[in-house]
Amino acid sequence: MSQIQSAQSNLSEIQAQALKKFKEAASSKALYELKVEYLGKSGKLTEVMKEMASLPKEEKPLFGKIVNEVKVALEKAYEVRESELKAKELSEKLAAEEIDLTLPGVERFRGAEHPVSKVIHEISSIMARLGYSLRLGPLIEKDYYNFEALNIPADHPARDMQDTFFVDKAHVLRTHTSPIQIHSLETEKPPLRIMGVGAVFRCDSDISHLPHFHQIEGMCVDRKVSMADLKGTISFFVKEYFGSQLKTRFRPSFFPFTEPSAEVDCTCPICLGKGCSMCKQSGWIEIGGCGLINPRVLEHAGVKYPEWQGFAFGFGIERMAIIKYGVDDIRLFPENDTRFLRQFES
Ligand code: 2NL
Repeated sequence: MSQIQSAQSNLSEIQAQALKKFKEAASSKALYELKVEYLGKSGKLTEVMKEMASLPKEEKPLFGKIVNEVKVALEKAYEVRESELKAKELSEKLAAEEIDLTLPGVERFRGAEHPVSKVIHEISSIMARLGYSLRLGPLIEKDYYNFEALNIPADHPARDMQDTFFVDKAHVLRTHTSPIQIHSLETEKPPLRIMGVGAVFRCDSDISHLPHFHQIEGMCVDRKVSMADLKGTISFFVKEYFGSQLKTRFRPSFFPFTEPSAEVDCTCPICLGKGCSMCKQSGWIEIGGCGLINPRVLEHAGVKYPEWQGFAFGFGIERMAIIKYGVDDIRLFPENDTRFLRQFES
């Protein structure tokens, strides 16, 4: 047998063996290892190729051709088997990774309407039934609208740097929502029933005070307005807001912008008057202030007294939320922690 014939039978055997093993390969990794074994740099085919060096010159082309045919056949077989195995492996991987769409989802922390917004909506919808509509105003006010027009004298302690944020000599961050009502008295014609609402600012910050908080104020201006109208309005509001069993009481007080003036208390909604830590065992809780609008305030704003008369009242919104929902720390309001907000979800 010539050297070529012997190489040829050797090659057919390698080819048959390789094709069989390729077919049997169970994974693309195993198949790749077989490729290295047969077609790699020190693989079986390369070994046969090395024999070419010892052949006579005229036999080399034929020998090369034969080896190359085997190489091409093996490479083709490799590719076919590789794509079979890759497809099988991909479908196995996809089957293993299949998502169970019926599994319950992970619950997310959602926010909810802020209690300050909630109280504003509750109060304004009760007052809307008595004909009151909402008014807003600027956060920065002229000294005139925040103090002077409200009959707060130049030497009043509220005008102190200690209590008021001054923007410049003539402007302040409003310290109450009353300037909203003054704008309304100046620009709208009585009879008037309005609620001024929004953020207010005081240079004051401790365990029970925030420098940035919210108020809501009501004002009624009409031809004949009395303390009885004021008391009836507020008593109605308290029953609607806290519950029909709650009583309201008025204690004489003083505000520069009302005369007479009163503080408003209601039965403690937590203990219903029995006495608890919220009402300091008194059974009553202070919710705001009120009074008949001081005629000086009306005249200053261009409203003729006694043809037109009025009453006004004011509540702190955070305080209303604390009383109604039992919030025990005022600092929770500006934090906006979703765990806090979600407790007010309706
Ligand atoms: C309180 C007390 C009050 C007013 C606000 C008012 C407004 C004008 C004229 C007269 Cl333009 N009065 N507002 C009156 C009495 C009391 O608020 O404790 N607020 C949290």
